Amino acid sequence: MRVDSRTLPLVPLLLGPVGALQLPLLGGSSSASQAPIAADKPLISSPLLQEQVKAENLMQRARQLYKIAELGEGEYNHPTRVIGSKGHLGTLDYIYSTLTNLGDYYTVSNQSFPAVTGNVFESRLVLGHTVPESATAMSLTPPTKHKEPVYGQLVAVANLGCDASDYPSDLDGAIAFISRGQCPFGTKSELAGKAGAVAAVIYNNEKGDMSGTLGTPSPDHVATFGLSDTDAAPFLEQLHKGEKVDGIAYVDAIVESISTTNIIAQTTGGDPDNCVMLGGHSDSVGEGPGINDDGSGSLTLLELATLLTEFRVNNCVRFAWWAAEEEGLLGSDYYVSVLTAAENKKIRLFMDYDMLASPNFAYQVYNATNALNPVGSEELRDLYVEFYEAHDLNYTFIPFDGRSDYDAFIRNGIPGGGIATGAEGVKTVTEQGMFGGVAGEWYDPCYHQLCDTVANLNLTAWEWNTKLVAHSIATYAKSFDGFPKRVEETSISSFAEEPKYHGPFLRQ
Ligand code: DPN
Ligand code: ZN
Repeated sequence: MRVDSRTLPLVPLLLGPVGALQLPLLGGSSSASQAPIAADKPLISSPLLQEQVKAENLMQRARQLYKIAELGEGEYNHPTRVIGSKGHLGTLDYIYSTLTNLGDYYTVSNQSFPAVTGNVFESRLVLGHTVPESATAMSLTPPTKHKEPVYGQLVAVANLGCDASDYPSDLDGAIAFISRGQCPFGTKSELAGKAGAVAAVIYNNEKGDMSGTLGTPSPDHVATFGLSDTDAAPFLEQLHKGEKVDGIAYVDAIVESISTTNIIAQTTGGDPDNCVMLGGHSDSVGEGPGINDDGSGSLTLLELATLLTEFRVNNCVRFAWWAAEEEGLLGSDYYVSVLTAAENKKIRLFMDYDMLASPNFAYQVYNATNALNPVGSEELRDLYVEFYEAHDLNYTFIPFDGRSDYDAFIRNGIPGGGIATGAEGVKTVTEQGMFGGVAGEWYDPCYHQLCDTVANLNLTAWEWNTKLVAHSIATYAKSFDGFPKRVEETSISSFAEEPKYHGPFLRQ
């Protein structure tokens, strides 16, 4: 069975030469026609699939992925697999060719969609006589004029800067100083630009540093920085006293619209009306190679897609490698948004696998309950729990708050869940007792950084989690007995509330 091509706008992957890796310029979908659909193979078995999972094979893929990330060096001066880079095109090429080499076991599709991408090459903010340490150019910020430093006075914006009337009339040529809160950073930057500011600084109204994204570009956006509450305090005081603060802002950055691609592989065998779907994201951030985020999840999927071919499945298994997750879950959003109601219903559940091998890991299970999410999410959550318990492994629940690609699914009535091992969160003392590692440090000290390399993987966590992903695939590929049916009247709107996050960046 093929993915219904009417529901997926399929276009060829337009990959240029990326080193030794070269994807044949195929159409959107590929699978040999003379399929002896695995009828002679043994029925999928969780223990047998898990048995095939080997840390060394995962590591070999990780080393290969790092080499692919190095293709991004020409443009970015360091390894990266950010969308639009050769490192990402190479990643797509690697995934696609690995899958099509598996012959007729899968129908492989690619789905292109528009995405906005940005890159901050250099930035600097000077306020008075200081260079505030916490100042960070926001993601998707435009550059300062002519990519040169701009000079202006720092001018405080009233209230939370969500209304045009909060912006003083003397903002022409100034640097707007705006509190975080109530509305998106993009709105504040736009209003500052409209009022004539040459740059904007948004300071935290909570404790801590602040980085975020401006989101969808606007011609009125100005170069925008985030600043911590403590770095902002002395300047607020000076402005409050009526003292003048001179500023210099400099951002060299680009924001551009490109086309990027999701890759979908569906088993040709199994009931196509009842699919278990799972996904990881193929892209990294521009700052680094993303071998844990989400090389780990992507490679777990690729390895298991390969191992699965030794088995026959009763239900269809659909793998996804999303693009532009790091730009705000764009690939998974797009995929779900173009599903017809009938195609939506064929997906019995979606399992998200993003960051499975954090060096200072915790075994984290999304706390996806049926009370707040489509029914079935909790059964999936419990499958993960039972696995960890059965193997005497500790686990913790983490919020199911929209930070990864499951979000579009649950908001459109499809049960979802997943596991992770942690990003920029800090390990607690209790968790050190449960998982080892170091309390007080990030689960992934290289999260979204250059050091997210092959050395940034915990192999024990990766192997166990890959076994668990194998178990999740095997369980549902074999049977949906006892798993709730998709409810006819799924009140999609009841899950459509704005989640806390939508992807990795703070938006407001
Ligand atoms: N994997 C992170 C990213 O793509 O930036 C998002 C994330 C962080 C997901 C923490 C879950 C938990
Ligand atoms: Zn991720």
